[in-house]
Amino acid sequence: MIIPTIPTPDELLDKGFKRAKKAANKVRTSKIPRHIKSQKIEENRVTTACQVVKEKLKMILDRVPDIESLPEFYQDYIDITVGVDEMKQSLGALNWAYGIITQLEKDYAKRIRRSSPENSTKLQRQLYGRLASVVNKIGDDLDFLDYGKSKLRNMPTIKFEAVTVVIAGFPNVGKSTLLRQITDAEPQVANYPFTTKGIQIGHIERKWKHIQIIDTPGLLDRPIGEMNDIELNAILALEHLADSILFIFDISETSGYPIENQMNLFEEVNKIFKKEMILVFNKIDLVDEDKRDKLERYEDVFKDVVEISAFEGTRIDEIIDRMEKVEKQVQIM
Ligand SMILES: Nc1nc2c(ncn2[C@@H]2O[C@H](COP(=O)(O)OP(=O)(O)OP(=O)(O)O)[C@@H](O)[C@H]2O)c(=O)[nH]1
Ligand SMILES: [Mg+2]
Repeated sequence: MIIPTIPTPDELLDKGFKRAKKAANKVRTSKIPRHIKSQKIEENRVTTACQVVKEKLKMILDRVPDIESLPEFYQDYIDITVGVDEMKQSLGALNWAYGIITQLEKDYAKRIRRSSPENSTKLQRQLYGRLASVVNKIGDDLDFLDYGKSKLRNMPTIKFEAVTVVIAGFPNVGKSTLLRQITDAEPQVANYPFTTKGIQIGHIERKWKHIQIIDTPGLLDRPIGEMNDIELNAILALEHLADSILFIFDISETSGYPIENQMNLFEEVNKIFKKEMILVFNKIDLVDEDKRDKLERYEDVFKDVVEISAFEGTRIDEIIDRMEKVEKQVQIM
């Protein structure tokens, strides 16, 4: 999301006052009759300072997209990363400041026009003080928008029209390794849990079909209400973007998580999202007979599972074949 550069109150005022000074100098060297010159100078200062500040505020208000008009995925993404209410509140404060400054500008310009030359300078100073106080009042809001800007810089760009497969599973099971194997995306892979902290996207083109593949942060088998913001990124993708969910089990359990827990998560995901699933056993290069015996309990669930080694690239083609068969389900907006 594009949020324009957000100034600090000082930067905003500085710009306003500097431009106002220039505008006043222009009047000073112009051929305006002497008896009205000082009022004109101050009037110009006041209106320029106010307008420069207002222009910048308006530019921010115009350029920040209307959150409610964005696809739900983005709305929820903004909500978990920065907070939609806080964002709206800050934008509301800028709007408030804009209105107050418009009033002040009108009011003081009028009073200066009707005042004596000595009084006009006094009024101009007074306006500067009030303008500064309004701008300082929205300091926290500007600060918050700047924070939002930096947090949303890495907001993923989703191709909403593409068929989308979301990779999910416990941490450390090989989700990012698989994305690296089948697309040219290069998410970080490491031998510890919670490596992936946001949504990673890769693409493949097969048989005139564009498939968007989304790698997500690992999930634990705990209720959604107890998940942190990183885990919620995965939930958002599963909820709003997935036409199909590719669920990876690490059957070697070298990730550190027993099959039982991975199974709980799978059942939970299946129940909550009710989407078509592609089931994958990963790390088969590390699996021994004992592990296989353990899996027999789940025979029913695993009828149609694809067994791979994402690391070695074993049976990756079969994964892609499965993905090709996925049809668009999710209607965005
Ligand atoms: N032997 C073997 N190791 C694998 C395989 N797939 C992944 N790994 C290793 O498992 C570790 C975790 O891989 P990642 O791809 O980072 O796992 P992830 O599921 O994305 O992990 P998080 O992002 O933390 O949730 C890395 O050390 C990988 O090299 C596999 O098929 N075989
Ligand atoms: Mg990962």
